[in-house]
Amino acid sequence: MTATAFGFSLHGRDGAARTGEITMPRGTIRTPAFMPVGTAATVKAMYADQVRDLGADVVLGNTYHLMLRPGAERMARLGGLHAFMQWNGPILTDSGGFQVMSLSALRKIDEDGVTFRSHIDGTAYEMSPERSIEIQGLLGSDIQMQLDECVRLPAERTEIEKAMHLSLRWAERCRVAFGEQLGKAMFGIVQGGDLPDLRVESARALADLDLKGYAIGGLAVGEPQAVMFAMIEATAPHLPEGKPRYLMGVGTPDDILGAVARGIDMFDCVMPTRAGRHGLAYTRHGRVNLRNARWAEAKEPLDEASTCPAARDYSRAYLHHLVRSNEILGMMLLTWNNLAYYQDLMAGARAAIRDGRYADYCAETREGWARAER
Ligand code: PRF
Repeated sequence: MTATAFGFSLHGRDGAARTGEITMPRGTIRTPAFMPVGTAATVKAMYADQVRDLGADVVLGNTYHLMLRPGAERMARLGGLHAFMQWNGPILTDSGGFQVMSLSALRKIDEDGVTFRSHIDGTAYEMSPERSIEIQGLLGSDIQMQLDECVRLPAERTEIEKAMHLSLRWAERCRVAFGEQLGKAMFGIVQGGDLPDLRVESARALADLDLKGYAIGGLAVGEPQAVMFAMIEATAPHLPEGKPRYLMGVGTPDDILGAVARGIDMFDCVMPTRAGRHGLAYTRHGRVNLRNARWAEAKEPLDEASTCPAARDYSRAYLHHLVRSNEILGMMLLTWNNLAYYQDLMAGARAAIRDGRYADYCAETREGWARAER
């Protein structure tokens, strides 16, 4: 591992869509990138090598889950998250605030951070912006996220504005706590709900902090897709051109195509992995529910043209049987298929942007989904 600095270069553009590379000591991230979610030091039901072989350049880990179990200091004693989970590429960690608010009990937010009880055993914790960065450092994270407050929509302006301003103050504290670390990065997170003027204020203030990258948070939290797209359009022009932009927790393949068209470079979402554990497959021909009795005698695979064995080699009847029987292999094969589909979608998007045919790529991809069921 050589000590390269963190870098981002754009190699192509098509309208507002961009393709490029983030370079880091642990590897290069080709953008637009989809980051499989490895919440608890595992991309559920997948070997790390399989995730890499699908073309994923980076995975996401969660501060909240790992601080509770196995614990940040323990993880550091064990040599860090990369060695622990046998993933040697870059790891991006979310800061914990979002997961505290959605998962923990008795949570409270004030100026100094969040206090909460573990959803596992009820233990009380406090997490300040400084502690979040410290934990992400102990985990060994390559791209660390600021602590922020995300408001679910719909919400009142006063509540959205308060959370956005608090997130800005936390961004400054996180930047100081992170300092300068060669080859690593800390990203800020734009908040501001569904209010364009607050999005612009948040983006400009974060841009002034001159961070290595910028996330857009607080979206895909209950608003329609059109509102999410409108917020990206309001925000992106106020973020620095030459820094990566990451849309947090998004989304469906259609959300991703639309967000890439609006200038987003990075995504993460539990959708492909979680759906895979619930019997749902993403394919070129749309979503396929393998629980459905119509597949009981279907000899065809999910996608005969895929290079992923899970998609190409196993009959839908077999997948249906595994899912109905609650067999572990059903979850493994469908997760594998779904992550392969997401990675292929991103590879296709990168190639199309480079060739200046991204709009056609989106149209063809959407047409494939519409020709869904046979
Ligand atoms: N903030 C953080 N993590 C997140 C979000 C956010 O707003 C979202 C919203 N879609 C997902 N994950 N820190």
